[in-house]
Amino acid sequence: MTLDAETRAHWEVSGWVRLRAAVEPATIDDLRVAVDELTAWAGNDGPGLHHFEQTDHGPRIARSEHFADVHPMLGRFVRGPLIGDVLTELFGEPAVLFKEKVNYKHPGGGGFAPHQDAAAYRFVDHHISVMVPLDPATVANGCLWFATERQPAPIPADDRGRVPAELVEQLTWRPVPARPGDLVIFDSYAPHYSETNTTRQPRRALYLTYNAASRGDFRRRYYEDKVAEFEREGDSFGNARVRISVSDDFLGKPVSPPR
Ligand SMILES: O=C(O)CCC(=O)C(=O)O
Repeated sequence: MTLDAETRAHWEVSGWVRLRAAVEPATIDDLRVAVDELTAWAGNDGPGLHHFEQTDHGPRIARSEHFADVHPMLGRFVRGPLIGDVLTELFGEPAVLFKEKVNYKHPGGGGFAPHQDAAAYRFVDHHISVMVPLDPATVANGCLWFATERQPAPIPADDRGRVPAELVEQLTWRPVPARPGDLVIFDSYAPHYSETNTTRQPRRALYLTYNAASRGDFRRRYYEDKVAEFEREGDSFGNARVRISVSDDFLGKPVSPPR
């Protein structure tokens, strides 16, 4: 796949772009089966890293990550040519995987406060993420909202790792609904947020994050550092919001009682 001029221009202006119908329906089916397997692993203590949140309907899985080396189908997709070719075009060189996750967003699952991913991604300063929706992502179930203008660099974050409130007010935000088969690609300077899922169905999506290969391979170090930080700091931010990221941007609640 190569990006057409319109797609490329949108990327340059916005720092994000949506590619329609880029993934075959059969691959989406395989990804859904694979994500069900991850969910089963989560209930049995791994493998992979899994995080739960409290919703009004009870505890639900919020995120699975660090599975590309232990789930063959996901590993092939995540490191395969479909995404690799697009990223080579956007980075101007081959990409290497930095991290991979699934956000499940079950009914009542938390949204994310406005942030740049750069605030949470250590060791290399610029990344590109590919969101692969497995369910339709809509305004009602908490699709991504992006700032319309590209940011050329990290914005100094507030003490929670979020975009400061004054700047949130100044930016123009646009919802970016997506269908299974689409890819939503954004760089780590693209401010984005999402709302809670107000529908009765989950809104599952893969988020696959890469950096330019010439900058180095930091995935192992990233996960070692993240696990150590979670062990040190605990599973929540002040018992108010569950810790699923090194930044305090996820608005989901900790499971009560803790699991
Ligand atoms: O899945 C979402 O709703 C937003 C995800 C997000 O912003 C993140 O994981 O950093």
